[in-house]
Amino acid sequence: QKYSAQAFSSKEEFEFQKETVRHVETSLARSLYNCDELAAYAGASLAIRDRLVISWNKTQQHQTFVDQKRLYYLSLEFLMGRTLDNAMLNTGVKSIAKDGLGELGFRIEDVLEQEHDAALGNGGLGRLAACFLDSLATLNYPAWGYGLRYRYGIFKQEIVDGYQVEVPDYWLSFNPWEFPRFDITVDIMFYGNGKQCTSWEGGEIVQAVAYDVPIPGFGTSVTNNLRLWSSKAASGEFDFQKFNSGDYESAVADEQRAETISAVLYPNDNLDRGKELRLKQQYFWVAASLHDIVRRFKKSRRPWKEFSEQVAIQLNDTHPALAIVELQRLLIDTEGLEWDEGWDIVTQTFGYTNHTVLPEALEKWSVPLFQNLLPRHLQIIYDINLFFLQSVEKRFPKAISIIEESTPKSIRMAFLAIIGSHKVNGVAELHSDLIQTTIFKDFVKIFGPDKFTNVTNGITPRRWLHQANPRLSELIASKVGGLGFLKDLTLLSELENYVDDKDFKREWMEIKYANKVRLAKHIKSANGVTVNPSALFDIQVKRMHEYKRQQLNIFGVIHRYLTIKAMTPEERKKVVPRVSIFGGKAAPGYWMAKTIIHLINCVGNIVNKDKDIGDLLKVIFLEDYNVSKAEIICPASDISEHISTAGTEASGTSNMKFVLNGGLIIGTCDGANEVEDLRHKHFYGKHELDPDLRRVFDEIEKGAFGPPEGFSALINSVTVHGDYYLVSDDFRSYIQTHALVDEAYKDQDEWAAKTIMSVARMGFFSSDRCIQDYAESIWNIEPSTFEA
Ligand code: 26Q
Repeated sequence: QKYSAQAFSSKEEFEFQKETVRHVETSLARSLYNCDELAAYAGASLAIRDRLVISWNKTQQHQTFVDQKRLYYLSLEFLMGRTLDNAMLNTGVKSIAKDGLGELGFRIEDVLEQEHDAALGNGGLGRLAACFLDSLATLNYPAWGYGLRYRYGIFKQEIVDGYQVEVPDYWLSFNPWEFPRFDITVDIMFYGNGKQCTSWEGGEIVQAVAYDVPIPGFGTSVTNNLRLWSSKAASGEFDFQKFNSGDYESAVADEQRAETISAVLYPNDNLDRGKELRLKQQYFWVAASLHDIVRRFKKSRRPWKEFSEQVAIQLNDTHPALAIVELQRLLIDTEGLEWDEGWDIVTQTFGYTNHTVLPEALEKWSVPLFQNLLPRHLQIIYDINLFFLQSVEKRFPKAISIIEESTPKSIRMAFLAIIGSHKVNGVAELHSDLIQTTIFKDFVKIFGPDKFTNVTNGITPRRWLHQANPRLSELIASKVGGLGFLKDLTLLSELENYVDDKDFKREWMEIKYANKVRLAKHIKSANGVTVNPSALFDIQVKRMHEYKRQQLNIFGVIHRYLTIKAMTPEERKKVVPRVSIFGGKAAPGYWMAKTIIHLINCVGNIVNKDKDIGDLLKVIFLEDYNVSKAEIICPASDISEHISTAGTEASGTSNMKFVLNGGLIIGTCDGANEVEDLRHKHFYGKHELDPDLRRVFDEIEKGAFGPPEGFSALINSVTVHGDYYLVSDDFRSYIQTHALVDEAYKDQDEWAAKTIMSVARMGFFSSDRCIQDYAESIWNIEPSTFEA
């Protein structure tokens, strides 16, 4: 209970209900008599927001006053999800709000449902950034996030006739959580001419406007800031003249072109497409953020050499790698520092996190495109590269140049990020080892191993346990000494003492069952399919991608279906009933991923209607997987699937969410080194299709799930095109693993013990631990609190 009555709410009673009513009547100008759930959401949010703003202002004042080192987290994605529930839990006013809304005639769950997800991200990388903000504030670190305020976040997914259809996500119609700062603007220049060595002139100017979002910590008064930039036309002489001369159309066109920059999130995940607008987004956001950071530093009137003692900047993948070039440009062109002075500051300031080894996801920019948009930056990149190559002499040939000698030439952003940072990290042990021995191995030789490190990812237990699974959180709290475990997740290890406790196990399994009932209700209303909550819930939710191998899963499901169909009634009695649940978005241009979605839906259509099968197997595709859906889905798994081709998934984070909520997982073992050999074998045709997989393909090709032409590409990729993702190689062991799962599930008591033990050992995977690792080994920042 220590954390449920948080600092300010304990001092003076928070008159939540009164404040909510006041906001409904005044801010919304509505009478209480026509206050619907949406108005209740708006009123409640504004009431909570008022509280937040006070600690937010105090935090910012305090941080400015003490003037200690700050972290700036640069990420093109922040996948925040909903805010109200999280804000109430973090500030400790949820129970007051629940009662208050109850007296007004509302169920708090229905009110929370009104909020639109802030979905400014694709998947893992964006959600990681959101978890980091929660942990940074909770641990009292002085830290800001910087991102883009997209008008459209990740698209909404609809399933029509089994196919994905993308619908725009206009989320800003009512957003009480952002504060426009029309007085905080930065003019950003594009195009123009880079004059030899010193300047950049004559380009097109777009204005960046700051929008601030408060980020409350859990059980602390610290409320940090997330600053998102929105683009608009610069209001200068230029368009004024156009207007004056009657050239309205071109003035309006200029305005639209400017606003296009922050209009939409690119919906690719783990895929680089070198589009000019994407490069514009990157520079716009990076330049605005750095201008802001440098302005703040200059107010302190410290000498430049102290910059990296005051400022740490973390690059969330290479998307903000231009910041390295922009800071060097500001220091030498605008501030008049010598190259070497500037470059020391730059490299001491930045850290770079790599999130992928997939070659198609490593960012590259075409030199001609870059030259046109950012001429001065290209010169600086050439200089960075020249000095770097000179410093390593001739020991390493072209392989390490930032410039790839392709036609046209291209800029390797990961190499730029490594050279311009003092630390480079991967996001899991295996992944960090892998990047040091493969894609970045030359740089490890050049810079030495100390520059490269691992920081294993984590998730925030506030959202992913306390908020998503309040009953489990309370049960755990009752055994580990209260809610303190939400701030020190290693306290979960106490649960090991309860693996043999009958009452505890019963309650544990009851909660899992209730969460499955909740998901079953969602499935009934969303898909119209009745599923049995006592069946084994087998879940795979994540972005659709061939490397994540949802195809392996659905082929396995078809195999299961065929196996059951061939059974005698006696044999069927021994089958463990199963619900296979999928969810995830495909990038709009990723045809193969869309084909997998289609196959899953077609299989569901046949299996779910098959009277012969009944409850023994159901196949569900959940539409529009997002953060809010994940909060319902993750607590409801018995097992979840993390079955990417060995060595391809950097870390994964949903795996952690599932285990923390008492689910077991199926995962690929390490085997990154064997993958290349297998692919080589396939290439030379020494490769036999698994006979069970052959049977699955035969059935698809017979048309058992609809016209087979629609799935031929999927089958051919395994049978004809070398099976790049090793689906056939892993099929047998995958099926066998599922047989083990079925066996294990029959012993519910033992199953409970396994899941309790797994939760007990999840302490390490808190994003608090992860942030502490970054703070100590990369950022060198200290927490700072103040009296509320
Ligand atoms: C790049 C260029 C142009 C357009 C888009 C992109 C782009 C966008 C998003 C490239 C990559 C991403 C996202 C990558 C991502 O989410 N990676 C995941 O990061 C997680 C957090 O570290 C890991 O857990 C996952 O393993 C990793 O796939």
